[in-house]
Amino acid sequence: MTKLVLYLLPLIISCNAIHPGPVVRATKGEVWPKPQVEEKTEQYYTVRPHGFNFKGPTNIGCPNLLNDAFTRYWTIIATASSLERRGRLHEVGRKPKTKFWKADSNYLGDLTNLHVQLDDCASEYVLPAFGDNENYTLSVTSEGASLTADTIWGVLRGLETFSQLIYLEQDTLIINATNVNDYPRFSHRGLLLDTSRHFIPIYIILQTLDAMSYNKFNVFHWHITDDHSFPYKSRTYPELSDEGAYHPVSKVYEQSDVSKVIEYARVRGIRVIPEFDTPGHTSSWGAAHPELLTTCYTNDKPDGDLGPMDPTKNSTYDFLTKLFTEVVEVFPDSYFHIGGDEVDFTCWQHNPDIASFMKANNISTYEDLESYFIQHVVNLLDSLNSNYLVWEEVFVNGVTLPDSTLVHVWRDNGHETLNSVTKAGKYGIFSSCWYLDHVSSGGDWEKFYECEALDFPGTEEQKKLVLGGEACMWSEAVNEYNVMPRVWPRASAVAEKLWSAGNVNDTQAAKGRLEEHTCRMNNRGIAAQPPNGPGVCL
Ligand code: CP6
Repeated sequence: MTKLVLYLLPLIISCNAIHPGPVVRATKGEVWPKPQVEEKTEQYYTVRPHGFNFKGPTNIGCPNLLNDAFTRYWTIIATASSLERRGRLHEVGRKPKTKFWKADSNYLGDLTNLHVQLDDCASEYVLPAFGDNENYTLSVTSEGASLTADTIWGVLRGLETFSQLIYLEQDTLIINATNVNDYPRFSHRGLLLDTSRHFIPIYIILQTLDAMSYNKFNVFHWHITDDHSFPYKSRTYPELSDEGAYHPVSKVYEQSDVSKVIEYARVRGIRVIPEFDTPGHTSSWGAAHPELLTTCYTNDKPDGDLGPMDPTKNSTYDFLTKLFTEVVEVFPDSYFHIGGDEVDFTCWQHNPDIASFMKANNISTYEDLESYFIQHVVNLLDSLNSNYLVWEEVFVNGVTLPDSTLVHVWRDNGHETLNSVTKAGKYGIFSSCWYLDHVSSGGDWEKFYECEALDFPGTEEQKKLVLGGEACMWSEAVNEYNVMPRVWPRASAVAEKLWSAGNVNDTQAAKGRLEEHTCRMNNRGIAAQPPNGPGVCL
């Protein structure tokens, strides 16, 4: 009995219900992800949305992007001030409001403008592209407010920061005089969304892109197909989704849907990278085109199952040539994710045609057979002038890859793998500890925050080859109804790892800021879950 109590003691002591932690208080006007350099003062302006304007340059090539962004951010600021529900809360049973800024020596008056300076908005920047400059400087001083950037993407990041510096005090919007000089730590900051295990409708994808822009993510990795469904409606092979989607009409992405996603992302400075995973994770392709897949055998007879793509047939590669020619045209980003993960070799092992093909071609292992397949896909994308990402297996199995390839590291020993990828002079993208589908108790973001991509023993040169990372939302257990709170604000933890300086790593210090950021996302219509246990958004 005593023994039992002793065993249970640590459990009892650590139990929240007995020792409740304090309510985490939201900060006010703190920016997420944290800017590289930020100097904030006690001086402040009030902001009255109807007396406030963005002022942009007029002699540039991207006025539409800029004007659209002004409209979005003006609305965000105006909405933050007009939450009448809040105003009423203050009036009922609370002490009367005082106009706290009157006769305050730190009060600078109403802020009437943000002057945006953008010298070069050449058309080359109209599509966000890999490695684009996203730097900006924002200065709010007693002289006024200005935002300067080299590119439209820098302006967008700066407008996001500006909107986050504004906070509500009683029922009045306030912005402190602040200088920000900001730029991303990594250039590839992605969110993977799997739309195959469950169909995710377009309106949720657009909400996801909104939330991504609030977190300065810049890559939407669209894991659009997998074993369970093929929702992409191809114009070359419409039968793939007619037969392979969960529903041929209501659970597909039409070409017009895809364009909508790409445009919505573009104006927010977010790239859309499609993934058509092969040769594994392709069961759904077999609904319309079983000949693409390997026939599985049991006891020397076809057993009715289909395995990974059949790497022995030219017709497989002809099919992929036609499909990927279309896909590269539909998705304008210069990168394409070709998958290559988790190929199950058992079906290949028992198929006699595979055995004779391997013998005839001097291929002795299934890893080499997989590499043979991927080499064809790689050559195909080279011929289509596309760059690509591959899952780490492709690198580990020794496929010959051009220097531009990004190796996407996802398995448990990700730091070791990043070490060998970069030692080989290849670029790395990191995901190993950022699985949004892995859920533990509570707000559950600290584990993402405490994982550092560059925590591997390598040279400075190697670390420069790590271009960023992605938070991954595999959709086995999420659909349109729970995906938003599953992703947000947990992905925000990853966003800060990827944007902010490497020494921004104090979980305790991040709590109040993430509390505020979550409330801010809620106020903007994002169904983010509470990050820190008991609390309230006001
Ligand atoms: N689906 C696909 C997945 C995973 C991968 N590919 C996956 C499995 C386990 C973990 C992480 C990811 N669900 N198509 C591997 C990249 Cl731990």
